Amino acid sequence: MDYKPGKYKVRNLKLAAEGRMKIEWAESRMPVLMALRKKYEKTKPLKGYKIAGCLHVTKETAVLIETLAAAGAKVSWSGCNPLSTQDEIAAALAKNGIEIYAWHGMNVKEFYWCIERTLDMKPNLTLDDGADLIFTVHNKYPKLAENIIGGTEETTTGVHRLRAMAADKKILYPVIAVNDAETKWDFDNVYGTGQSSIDGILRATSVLLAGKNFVVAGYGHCGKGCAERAKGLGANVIVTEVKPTAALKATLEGHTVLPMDEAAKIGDIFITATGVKDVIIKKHFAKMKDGAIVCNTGHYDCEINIPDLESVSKGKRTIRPNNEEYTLKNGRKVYLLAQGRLVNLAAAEGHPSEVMDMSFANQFMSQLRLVNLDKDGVLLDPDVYDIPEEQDQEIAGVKLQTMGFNIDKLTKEQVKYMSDYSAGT
Ligand code: XFA
Repeated sequence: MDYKPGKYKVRNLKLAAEGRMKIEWAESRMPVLMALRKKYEKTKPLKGYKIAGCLHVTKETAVLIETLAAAGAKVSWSGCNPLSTQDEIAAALAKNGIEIYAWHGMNVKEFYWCIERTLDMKPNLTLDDGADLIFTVHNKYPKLAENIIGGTEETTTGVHRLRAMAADKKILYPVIAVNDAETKWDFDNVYGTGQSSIDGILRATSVLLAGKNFVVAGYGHCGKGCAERAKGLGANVIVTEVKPTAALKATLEGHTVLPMDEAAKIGDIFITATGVKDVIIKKHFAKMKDGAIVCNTGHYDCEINIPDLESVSKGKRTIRPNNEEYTLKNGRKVYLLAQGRLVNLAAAEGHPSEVMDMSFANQFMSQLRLVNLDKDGVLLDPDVYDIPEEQDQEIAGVKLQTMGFNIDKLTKEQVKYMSDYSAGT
């Protein structure tokens, strides 16, 4: 472990060169954040503000951190999940003078120790993924909240926890729910999860998708993303749902809709994306064709009932990384990917940088917004706030520009027409 109190604690500083190369690759795929960096590195609007962050230490997060620093902020960072930290990225950040406490595989005690070290500098802002940093401030160091002008939160789970705290009037400072921005969750779920889940299936199996019956359980944003991508590769997509509107959308997209009892008999590949448990259970495994492949991209690893699979099997072996072959008592074989955990994280690399670009641009702009409100002397009440619609449009607009696309603008007459129309005249 390389440890310099007040500066960093990382696994191995010698990994810095490797990490830097990965960060540079991410920079080349994250044009919106890089445009923000270019825009603000001269004027440094975050100068004088200290940001404590607790978010996955990945190459994409590194681009966010170094953009905040380039805009003048003093940052201190910890990872929000001991298994997502990439040691080479932490090393590269430490080497570049970023205060960071993060290493892969740390235990729970070390996890909170790292969060507490990021609070030593008495931050003015917090940046969370899962709300552990905010909760540490609230539960253990509430006095620190006096210096904090606001925070931002990246995920659905974190936003849920914070809204519950706000409803109880227990929240001590304003927090912006980055998750709920359209340029965040919509793109993460549909395009990020869609592509990375297919990627995970292909890495774990290398099967041909064309001509296969590809069963998607759950037609929310993640399920829709998986379905669309599988269709693009020539699979016949079958959707299972419990919600009529979602099932109706799936049929109008050209997918077949079936109950799982029926889909189980004909599916070649199954992916669960529902958010509930027991989507694929004993009776389904019993009906599956020989060679069926089963995996999950939902938040929890209980969507596929693995004890049920074990109970109908007489043996299993790992046939390739993230691919376990179960031999059923009926003699057929079923392949379970990534032990039923998120296949896009376990067998692939999670969201592509291009998708994280927009999430993190929302993070950056929300931090900047809190600072600008502070400079203007505007005090937001302690509560959870949405991203303004204009911020979503601005980020999507910059993304389009960097991709080389121009779009039309409404004329004055059109704007007038629209407002007249909505007034009912
Ligand atoms: C790992 C992320 C989680 C990594 C990190 C290292 C590697 C690959 C664990 C994560 C999240 Cl829990 O990233 C991926 Cl080698 N991400 C976010 C992400 N996904 N999340 C798919 O990629 C979103 C989400 C998840 C999983 C929401 C709700 C519940 C679970 C952080 C990140 N990813 C980009 C990595 N690109 C290489 O920076």
